[in-house]
Amino acid sequence: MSYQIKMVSEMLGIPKNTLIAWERRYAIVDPERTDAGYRVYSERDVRRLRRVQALLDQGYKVGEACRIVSERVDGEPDRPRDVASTDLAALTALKEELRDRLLAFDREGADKLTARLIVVPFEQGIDGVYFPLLRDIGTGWETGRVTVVQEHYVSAYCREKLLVMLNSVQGVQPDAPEITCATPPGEHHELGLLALAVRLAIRGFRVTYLGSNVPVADLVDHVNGRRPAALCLSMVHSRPRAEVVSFAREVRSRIDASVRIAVGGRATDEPDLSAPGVTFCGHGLPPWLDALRYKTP
Ligand code: B12
Repeated sequence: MSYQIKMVSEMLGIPKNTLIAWERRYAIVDPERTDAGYRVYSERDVRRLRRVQALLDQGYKVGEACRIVSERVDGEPDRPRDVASTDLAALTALKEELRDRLLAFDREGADKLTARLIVVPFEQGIDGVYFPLLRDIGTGWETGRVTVVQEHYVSAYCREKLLVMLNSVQGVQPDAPEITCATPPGEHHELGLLALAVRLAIRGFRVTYLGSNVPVADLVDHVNGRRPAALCLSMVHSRPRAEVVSFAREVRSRIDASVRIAVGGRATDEPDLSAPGVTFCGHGLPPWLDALRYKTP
């Protein structure tokens, strides 16, 4: 795939004259030219520019950043290989390359990269690649470097990967305790919940995954009808503490006392949140999971 200077400038948020200045001063890229003299950037050029940008964000000066990228990237053979789960630097490098491919809507390139995660346990893939990638995308969107369409594309790709994981770990132990997972009304962030479902299924629970934006009355009816061992709710976008607590209290008051309730996600990652009979988890798993698993039905 090749890109004109306007596309590169928009994709990276780097003004066109800056791109030309870096090329002239530091020879960081060497784009081909069309017959009419317009620059044509390759994938490799874009990758190099992104790396320069990442180093600038870390505080490097532009000359130094270009030098590092020229030395490191040029020295790297472009060979596909499996990434070991213990190799955190390789997971981070893969995440960055995956981000570049996805932001360029290069599905094939992205798939080649994620295929290298074959020997990485799912949770490490989530924590080492997919979630850092989503956080980068969130920051990029917030600062105007990532468009809404790019953000949707990347999150849809991650969702797909998480669903595949869930599908391959679910249903292994049919007699295991059941846990229902949902997000409350108005909460459209689903990926933290999906990852939680994967983690629960890996730990041997049967997950009933209801997805996002579930009306409270229907959730209450469903849970009281099935009486799962626990209900896990995810709240991501921030809202006043009082709202989080009153939602938790309301759900607790309407759900059978035998069902444990956990509420997690960014919005609950706050000190001293509390509601009787509800565990607020922030980013961690509820502490009572093990006890649920070993309870005789
Ligand atoms: C993808 C995305 C979207 C997508 C979601 C698509 C989908 N199908 O899920 C869409 C486009 C819908 C979206 C919309 C919005 N988004 Co958004 N979004 C994101 C993004 C990029 C990723 C979200 C994600 O999946 N995170 C998953 C992981 C990466 O997050 P995590 O919180 O660390 O999750 C961990 C734990 O919380 C845990 N967990 C989660 N739930 C639970 C539950 C339990 C019980 C337990 C135990 C654990 C647990 O699991 C994870 C660890 O394993 C984030 C960026 C970010 N930093 O997260 C912004 C982000 C969350 N969004 C943001 C915003 C502002 C919005 C909008 C308000 C934008 C708008 N103006 O419309 C809307 C709100 C929609 C709504 N009402 O819900 C802000 C939130 C800022 C804030 N202070 O709240 C963020 C942080 C972006 C940013 N940097 O500004 N978004």
